[in-house]
Amino acid sequence: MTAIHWHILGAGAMGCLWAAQLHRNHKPCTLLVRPAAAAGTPVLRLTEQGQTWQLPVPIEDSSRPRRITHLLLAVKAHQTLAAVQMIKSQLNSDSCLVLLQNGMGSQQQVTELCQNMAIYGAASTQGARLIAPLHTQRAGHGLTWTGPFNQVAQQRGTSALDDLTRLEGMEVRLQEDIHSRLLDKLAINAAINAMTVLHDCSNGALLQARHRDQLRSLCQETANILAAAQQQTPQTQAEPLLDSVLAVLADTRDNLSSSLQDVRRGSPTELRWINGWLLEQAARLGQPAPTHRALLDALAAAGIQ
Ligand code: KPL
Repeated sequence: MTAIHWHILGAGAMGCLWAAQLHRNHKPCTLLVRPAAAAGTPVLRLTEQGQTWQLPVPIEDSSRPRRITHLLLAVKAHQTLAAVQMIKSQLNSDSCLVLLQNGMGSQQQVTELCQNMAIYGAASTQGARLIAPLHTQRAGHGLTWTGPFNQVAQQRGTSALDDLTRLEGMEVRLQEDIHSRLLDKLAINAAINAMTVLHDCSNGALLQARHRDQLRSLCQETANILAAAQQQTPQTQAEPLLDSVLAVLADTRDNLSSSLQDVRRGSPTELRWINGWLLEQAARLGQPAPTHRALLDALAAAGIQ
C-alpha cells in the first residue's frame, strides 16, 4: 500500500507544527506556502522544550499544479474559503480535507464549496507560536480532536485520519461528533480570546479576580444561546462552562491566545467566527448577548476585527 501524502496549507504556527510532527513520524508531507515564501531554500524550524530542530520538510508554492489527496488546512477562519477556492483544481472527489479552524462557519463554507469531498473537522487546544517565518514554537502539550464533518466523510469513515490519530508526540483523538467538540471549544474561546485581546494579556492573567464577573457573564450568555439553539454540546450551562474556562486558563496560563497573537502580528482575528457566530445565533433566536456585543464593539472601536 502506498503511504498517504499529506499536504499542509498554511505556514502559521499550527501549519508548521503539524508539518514538523508528520515529518518526525516519517509521514510523507509537503508544506504549501505563498509563492514568495517558497522562493530560495526555505527551512522549517521547530522549537520545543528549549531545543530547536531544523526539519527537511518539502516547502512548495501552493499555486503550483499538483494532485492533493489529503489536505490539512491550517489557515485562519477568514482565509479558509479563499484558500480552498485557490487550491480546488488540485483536489478531486476522492480528496479528504481536514479543517483546523477555530470557531464556526468557515467549515460550513468549505462543505458547500466541496460537496463531493470528505470533510473532517478538528478542534485543538495545542498551543504554538510563530517566532519567525516558518519557525514555530510549541507551547505545552494540548489535545486535538478530529472527526467527520460532512456526510461524505461519515460515509467514507475515519481511516483517512489514522496517520493523524497515531502521531507520536502529538495527542490526537478521534471524535465521531466533531460538531459538538467544535462548539465546546467555541464556547471556551468565546470567553477567553476576545478578553485577552481587550486586556492585551496572557491567558493566565484572566484568572485575576477582577475579570471573574465578565467571564461569568460571557459564559452565561453563551450557555443560553447554545441551549436556545438546541445545539448538541455540553456547554449549555453557565457554571460548568465557567469551570471549563478557568481550567483552560490555568492549563494555558503562559500562552498568548491565538487571537492576541493575530493582533500583535497585525492580522485579522478569528473572533468573527467565535463571538461573532454566537451573536448571529443570538440575533436569530432573540437571545440577549450584551456582554459579547460590548466586547466586540470595544475591540472594533480599537480597530480590531
Ligand atoms: O484555543 C485557544 C486559542 O488561543 O485560540 C486557547 C485554548 C484559548 C489557548 O490559548
